[in-house]
Amino acid sequence: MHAQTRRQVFLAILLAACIPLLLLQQVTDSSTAAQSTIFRSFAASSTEQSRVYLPLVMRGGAAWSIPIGTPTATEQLPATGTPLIPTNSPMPISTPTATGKPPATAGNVDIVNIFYDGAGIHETGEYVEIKNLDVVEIQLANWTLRDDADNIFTFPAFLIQPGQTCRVYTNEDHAEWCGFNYGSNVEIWNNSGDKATLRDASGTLVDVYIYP
Ligand SMILES: [Ca+2]
Ligand SMILES: [Ca+2]
Repeated sequence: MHAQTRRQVFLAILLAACIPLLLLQQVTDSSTAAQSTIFRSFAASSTEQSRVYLPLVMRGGAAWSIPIGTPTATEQLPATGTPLIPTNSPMPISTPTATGKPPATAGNVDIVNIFYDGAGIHETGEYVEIKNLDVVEIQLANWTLRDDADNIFTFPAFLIQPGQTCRVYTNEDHAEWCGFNYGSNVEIWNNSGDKATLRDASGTLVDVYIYP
C-alpha cells in the first residue's frame, strides 16, 4: 500500500473514532433537558454494555465524569443502635399485687351504740352501730347481728375500713352509713332493754352489747 493510501486510511479511522466524541461534546453543550433526553434515548436503544460506557462525557474538558450505571447490590449491614444482644439491663420484675393476700375475715369490731327508740309505730329508724377498731380492713361477708329474740341480720360482702363506723338500720337505707338494713316491718330493739350479739362468718362471737 502506498504511503498516501495508508495516510488516507489512517485519517478515515481517526475521523470515525472522533465522531462519537464530537457528538457527545455537542450533547454536553446542550441544555440539561436536552442532554437528559439524548441520554435516555441512548440508553433505550443501546445494549447493557453500551449503557455503561456511552455516558463517558468530558465536561468542559476539565474532568471525566463517570455516571453510575446499574448500581451493584450493596451488602445489607444490620441497623446500628439496636443491638441484637440485650444489654445488661435487669429483667423486668412482675409487679406484685397490693398485699398478695385476701383481707381479714375476722378482727376487732365492736358494737359501740344502739339507737333503740326510733320514731313512728315500727321505729324504722332504729339502728346498731359497729366500729372497726382494728388496724386492717375486715371483710364482713356473712357476719351476723341478732337481738335477744333472734332477729338475724346477715351482712353482705363489705370491707369495713380501720376506724370506720357502720350502722345496721331496722328498716331504712343510708348509704352514708354503709347501707345495712334489716328490712324489718316491725321494731327490733326493745325500748325496755335488749341484747345485741355480733358474730363473724365462722360463728365466732365478736362482741355482745347489753342495755337495761
Ligand atoms: Ca325500739
Ligand atoms: Ca328485740
